[in-house]
This record gives sequence, structure tokens and C-alpha cells, in this order.
Amino acid sequence: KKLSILGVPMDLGQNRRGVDMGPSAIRYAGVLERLEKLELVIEDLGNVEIAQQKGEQKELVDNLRNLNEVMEGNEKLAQRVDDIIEEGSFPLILGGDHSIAIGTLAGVSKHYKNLGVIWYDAHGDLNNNETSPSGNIHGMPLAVSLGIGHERLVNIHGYQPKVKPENIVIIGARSLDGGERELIKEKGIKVFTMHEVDRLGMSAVMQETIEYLKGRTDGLHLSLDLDGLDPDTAPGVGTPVMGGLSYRESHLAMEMLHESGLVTSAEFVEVNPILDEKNKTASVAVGLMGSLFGEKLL
Ligand code: DIR
Ligand code: MN
Ligand code: MN
Ligand code: MN
Repeated sequence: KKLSILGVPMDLGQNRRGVDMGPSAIRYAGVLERLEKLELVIEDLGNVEIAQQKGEQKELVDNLRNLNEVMEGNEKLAQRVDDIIEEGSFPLILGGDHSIAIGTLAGVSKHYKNLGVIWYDAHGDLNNNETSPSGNIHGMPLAVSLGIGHERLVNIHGYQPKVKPENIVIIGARSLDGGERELIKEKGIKVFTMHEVDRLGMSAVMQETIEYLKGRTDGLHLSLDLDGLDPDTAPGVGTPVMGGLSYRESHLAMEMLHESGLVTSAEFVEVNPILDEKNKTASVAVGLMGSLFGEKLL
């Protein structure tokens, strides 16, 4: 299997500096060395060129922070991801804040009729500029991919929507804004909140998720926000929320996804080495990638 690693040093989708260094932190944590031990042909394509944040935060326009820059970056990313899939390779995208999922999904979904999406996150990322409490685009990418939100964002890469609500499963949610809750109910999106993970256990959650997506989708994208994990395990994130998924639950989830053979693209986002403890969060991310791509003890 061929794997193409692409970094996206994006920090414009939120307001904490440092998450643009996520791709460097993940490479420093040994992603290439780790995955090269598996039966994969790997290429590191370097980073997508993203505008740098300069000085003062700009004013919000239409309750959107850095709309133009986030758009431009995601257009570039979408084309790169599109090309990777065209060449028959598996895109592994390193973030960067979660606004990059807009571009990743725009590039991936062109190649599938019914793309499935697993959104592993403390948050729903289902806001739009009318519901968002922050104006941060990293809280909007899943809604944007459903075709909900600012017209320039939803039309990235020239089409919309990128995903259908019934092809999405959210895992690990424990912080949802009012508008996000309404959208989940209105669209009937499948969500395993921390409550369900605690009651059912991760094994059953993943079994149900895989069973649910297997029949209805022809490709599966994993969008893993490191803040889905508990802040004790993944402290290097911009918006930590207590009571998250454990290291062990997360490895099990990745192992079960590997066994399913369903995953066709993945991204690991929100690693912020400035907020981290000795690059722990990037190391956890690399470990999870190991499990996702088939590492086994025996
Ligand atoms: C919040 C935080 N719901 C917002 N979202 C985050 O700003 O829309 N997503 N942190 O990962
Ligand atoms: Mn193409
Ligand atoms: Mn999050
Ligand atoms: Mn997120």
C-alpha cells in the first residue's frame, strides 16, 4: 500500500498560536520511522504552503476569522489531496488546526459517491458563522462539508456537499454548542458522546460504527482531532476538554479500524507543540497512526 504524508501548517482557523507547528512536531516524533516498519511504501510530500499569521488578530468579517487565508489554504490542500488519490495513494494529512478538514474532505470526496467520515473529537465542529460562539473556522469544518455555512467555504474545490449526514459518525463528543445540537438532531447524525462510550465501551462503539458505515459507504475518512483524547494524554491542544477518550480506547479504535480495512484517508489535527509537554501529544498521534496502519505486538 502506498501512503503519502502531507503537512498543513495552518493556525488561522482558531486563535492560539503554535498549531501551525503541528506537522513539524509529528515528524519530529518519528512518524516516518514508525510507519516505515510496516508494509507500506511511504512518501513525505512536505507541507502545503499556508499564509503566516502576522502580528495582531484581524477583525472578524461575518463572524469568520481569517476567511480568505483559510479558504486559500484549503483550496491548495484540496487539490493536493485530490492528486494523491488520483495517483492511487492513501493521503495521511498532518495538521494544523481542524479547519483543514474542509480542504481534505474536498479533495477526498470527489473520488467517492458515498464517503463515510469518522469525526473523532471532543467537539462537533458543526457550527457556522451564524451559530459560532468564536468565529473560529476550526469549529465549522463538518458543517461546511455538509454544505452548511459561508458560501465560499462550502464551495471549495468547486462542488458541494462533500458528505451526507447519514455517512457521518462522531466519536468522543463532550462539548457541543446549541446550534450544533440542533443540527445533529435535525440531520439525524450518529454521535457516540462520552456518555455512550462509557456505557457501551469502545469495543462496542467501534463495532457499531464499522457495521453502520460498511454497508452505506464506498470510502472512509478518519478525521482525528487530538482533543478527542483526554487532556492528560494529549495536553498539546488549543481547546482541551476534560473527561476525554483514553490512550487505550483510542488505540483500540485505531486497531479495529485497521482490521476493518475500510479507511481510505486520514488526518490528525490540532497538535500544538507550544502547549504540549515534551511533544507528548505528537508522540501519541504517531502511536495512533501506527495502530491505524497495522502495528501489532504479536
Ligand atoms: C467551539 C470550539 N465549539 C467553537 N470548537 C473546537 O469555537 O466553535 N473545535 N475547539 O475543535
Ligand atoms: Mn482528480
Ligand atoms: Mn476538538
Ligand atoms: Mn475538531
